[in-house]
Amino acid sequence: MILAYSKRFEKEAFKEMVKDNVKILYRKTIEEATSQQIFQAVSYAVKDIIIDDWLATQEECRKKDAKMVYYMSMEFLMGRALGNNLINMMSYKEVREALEDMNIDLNVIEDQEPDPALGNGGLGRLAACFLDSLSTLNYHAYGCGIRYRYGMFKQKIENGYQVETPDEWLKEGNPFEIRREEYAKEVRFGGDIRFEKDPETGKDIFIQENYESVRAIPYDMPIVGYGNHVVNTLRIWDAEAITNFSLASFDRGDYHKAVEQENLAKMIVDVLYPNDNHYAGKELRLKQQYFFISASLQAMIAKYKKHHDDIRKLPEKVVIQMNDTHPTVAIPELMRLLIDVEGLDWDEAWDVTTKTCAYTNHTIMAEALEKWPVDLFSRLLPRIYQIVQEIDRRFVSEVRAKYPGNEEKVKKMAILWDSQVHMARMAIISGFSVNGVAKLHTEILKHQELKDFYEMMPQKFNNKTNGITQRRFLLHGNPLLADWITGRIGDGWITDLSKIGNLKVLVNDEQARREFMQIKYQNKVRLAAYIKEHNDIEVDSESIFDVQVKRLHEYKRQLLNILHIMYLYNQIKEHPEMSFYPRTFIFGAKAAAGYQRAKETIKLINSVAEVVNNDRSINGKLKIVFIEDYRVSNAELIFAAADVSEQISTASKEASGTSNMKFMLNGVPTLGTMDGANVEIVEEVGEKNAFIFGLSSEEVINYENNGGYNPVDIYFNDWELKRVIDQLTDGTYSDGDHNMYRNLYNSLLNTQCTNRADTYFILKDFRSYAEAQKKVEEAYRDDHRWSKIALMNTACSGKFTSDRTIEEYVEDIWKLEKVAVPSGQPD
Ligand code: B1H
Repeated sequence: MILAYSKRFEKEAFKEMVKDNVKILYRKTIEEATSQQIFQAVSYAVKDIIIDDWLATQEECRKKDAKMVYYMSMEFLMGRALGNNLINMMSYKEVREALEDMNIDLNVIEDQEPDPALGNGGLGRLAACFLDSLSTLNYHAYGCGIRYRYGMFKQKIENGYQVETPDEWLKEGNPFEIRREEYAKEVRFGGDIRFEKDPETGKDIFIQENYESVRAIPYDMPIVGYGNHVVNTLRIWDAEAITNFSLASFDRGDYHKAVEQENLAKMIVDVLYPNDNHYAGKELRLKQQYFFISASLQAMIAKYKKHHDDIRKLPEKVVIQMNDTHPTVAIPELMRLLIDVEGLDWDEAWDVTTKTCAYTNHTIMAEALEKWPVDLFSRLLPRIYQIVQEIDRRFVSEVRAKYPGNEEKVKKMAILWDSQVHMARMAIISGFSVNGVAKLHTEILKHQELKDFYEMMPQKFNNKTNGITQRRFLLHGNPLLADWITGRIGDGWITDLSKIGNLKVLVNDEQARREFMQIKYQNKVRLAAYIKEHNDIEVDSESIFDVQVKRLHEYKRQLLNILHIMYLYNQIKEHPEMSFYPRTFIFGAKAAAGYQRAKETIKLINSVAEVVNNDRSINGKLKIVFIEDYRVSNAELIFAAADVSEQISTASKEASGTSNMKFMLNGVPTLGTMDGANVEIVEEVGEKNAFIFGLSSEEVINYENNGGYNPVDIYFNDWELKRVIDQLTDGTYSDGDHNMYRNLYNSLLNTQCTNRADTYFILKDFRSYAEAQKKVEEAYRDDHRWSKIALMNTACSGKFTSDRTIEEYVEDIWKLEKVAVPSGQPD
């Protein structure tokens, strides 16, 4: 839908645009249109304005011939676009007023947009924050990914259990995307490889035959920078069958092939794999990976060649950042394109590839490590496999030369080992940079997980502590606080979060702290209304809002949290007179569809909630709320309203965490372990403004390597904890069913269950967690102290902007230059 004009947010003109769009799109007047139709009309009007800056950005970058980054990721968890685009165009308030004039509430319109949820959790959301920062900081960038027809599933809670339903985010159409038919690319799978000698050059030519192929079609979405007219592109690929075959002209065999290709195309982009921190090893997943990588690299090379003639100089203009190992098939695919299509020899191609590709590691969880069985990999990607073999052969001989006689090194470092293709190893060997996502995580990579690689190539390793965008998680998500901060220190923080440190002087200003806490209260009232509407639970906005929202995973220890709540409940029941500050425990979490223990934990949380929330004898001192379908849009409400940020992963397991930063920005102290970026949060905010507990990462790693931990000892020596654990199987929270939570019980105590019971040290950390929780209560009772803690968290959050992270990537890895874009608007 292309509308004929483009005007800046001149209020009257904008209103006309919206009315015209309603008319053109739906043949209705604004009064007759539904909210969804108005959302579409407003979005088209907004896109129409963005387009001019989008064109201007591309033109400017071409003129300047600026180096660009391709951020390759299987996931982009963008969240809604409308509000964010308006914020970044600095037109949010104007549009809100324009709509108010027509009796339309912008909040209601924003709520019409489905959350584009093309990601699982932190890794996908990080990619989205990075794009926002890249545009805002005037860098030229492409995000490349997959246009999944179904993103992250929608979560319903039925009878306490998670039920997954499909996320039909494209049902009403996506007003912000543009289909780019003319940039379609072919991607080939399978078949046989044969080679011939080129009679002229004498070089080998590789010919793929009997393959299946699909057509990749890009859809572009604008990524609007804040107030600078820069608009970059998120390019996500859809798949279609390559042939529009006619029945009559195909013999039977070809007909079947055609149908197969049709099916392959449909399947390939059908759905996001909903596993966070877990590798499932499915053939279709590898197809997805190769599909979007091959298409993106073909497009990248075509774009480069439009204005450059020497492909060997590619690294001067382009850098590829691989978001974990999921896109690392980019390495052999780039080699293939350079050798087989561009005609470079191996050494030239290797030189280009190793100067272009960089890798970010996001986890040390063993079950997340990607290793593809050689037979699957070589069958699906025969030419790519040949290239991997050659990379491996050359690397292994380097290792043998460096460590003669040390076959242990080969075993630990070879790409091809044990009939598997080790993707992380390929990424480290072939890229010029390997980074972790928080200081502690990078240290663990260097000295534990990737020790051998670090010893051999220390210069490649570096840290880039994650960050988040304050434009979405404060300016959009917490407008009251955003306005207050701007009133106090100006609006510089929006593009330079270090300025938020200027709030520190207010920590002894009682009036300022009162205002700060008053805003928190209003945000709690807003969340309480959401909870009332969605859960039909009344929560007390004066109670402590204690929040754990993140993917459900054993290592994140939602189980520790709920066991502690069961413990508190026992205490309150037993000692009704005991002083206890009212608490509302809020959870939000999706479990991977096949992850049994995670799903059982959701059921347990909901069962405990059912019992506790309906027990009148405790006078509402404890409430438990499980927020259904936790996602970017409701996350914004939750961070703004929280009092306590639960970051309680087993130390060493959470690479960084990013919700910890979003809470901090919104004035919420961390209750957490010394894990991931929590360590750096405490460094910034100071120990007295955080609540730290539990084993250190060294202690955990030490137990893991040397044994010496037996949860059963703790169980028999701590009767209150024992009682809580026994309640998992005595029917208290399961209507008398003794087996409903047996798996969870066994995971804590039964050594038959895994090689060690309580893999995540829940019993070990329980008492120290309970102590920390007591300290939270004590601090909260003291208004003065608490308001200082809260304000200090916001004031010290400057480091955790993704703007800082991106500047570090640019400085150390990408080496990009800034581009200035004049407004693309006609005057
Ligand atoms: C993170 C993942 C992840 N690390 C495999 N690894 C996936 C692994 O679909 N898969 O196969 C999906 C996701 N996700 C997270 O990345 C870390 O757990 C967080 O600690 C970190 O903050 C985030 C961003 O770096």
